[in-house]
Amino acid sequence: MKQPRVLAIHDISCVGKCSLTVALPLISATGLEVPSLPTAVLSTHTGGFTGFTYRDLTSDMIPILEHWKSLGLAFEGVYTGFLGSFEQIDIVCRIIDEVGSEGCVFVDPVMADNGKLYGIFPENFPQGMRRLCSKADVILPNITEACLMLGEEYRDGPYTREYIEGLLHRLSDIGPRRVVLTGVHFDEKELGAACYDATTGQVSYAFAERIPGYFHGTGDVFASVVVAAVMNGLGVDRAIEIAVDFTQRSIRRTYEAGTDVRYGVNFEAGIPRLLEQLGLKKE
Ligand code: PXL
Repeated sequence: MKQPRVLAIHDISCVGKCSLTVALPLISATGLEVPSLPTAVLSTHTGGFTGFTYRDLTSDMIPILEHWKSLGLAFEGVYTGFLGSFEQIDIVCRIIDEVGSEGCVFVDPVMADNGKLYGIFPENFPQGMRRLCSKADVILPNITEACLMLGEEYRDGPYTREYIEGLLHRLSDIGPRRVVLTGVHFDEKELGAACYDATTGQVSYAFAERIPGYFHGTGDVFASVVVAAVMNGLGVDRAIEIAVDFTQRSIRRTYEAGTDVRYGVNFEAGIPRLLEQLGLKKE
């Protein structure tokens, strides 16, 4: 069988475990090839560090695409995350059309959290991300990103099922067949994700015990596991169960170790169990 290629389009934050330094090891570990297109190079991610370097790679992206086209490349999957500039939104739409249209397209519209757009992005960024999401098969926003793309006011949780399912339906109207929403909670004890499949009309949830604190890069850990699971043939409902469990265990390990949370979570130690859950390793 041909090994599927999942093109990962994210920044590379050299230190801090998010974006490509999470997507590459996690998705590769599950047997998929992960060609990568870095959108920017940063010395660290932007969450909690000051003085980080930032090199925008926008001008490299089209020449890279043209070279790939000259090689006749096409990808079985495309997974996009943090983009380095507003212009990159149209470039990524073009990359999807030209080398990813036959594959499964996953868009994590990384741009906001806790009710706020990240300071580095312009105010019209959510409309651009909405356009990119319309080209996706699966989108993975958090609740802040969902509200920004829908032009709705952000509300703090706990949420109701009715509210979450309304968001899922309105997000699916943007175009993606499957919607995965993160940061879902109906009480203070548990936190997780919801998913909606527009072809079956089915909504599913996955929760784990909430661990206090804010842990950087966990959205990327979660999304990378969903991408790996779906590209290995699982349904989104099972993929979110595995990804919530994996992410929560990574957080718990880091919380118990008491390390500086800006440096990301210890997801690496969970990889053997992840492979078992995906049926990729004999128990
Ligand atoms: O985890 C999302 C992310 C990715 N890349 C960079 C970031 C963030 C979140 O803050 O700063 C550079």
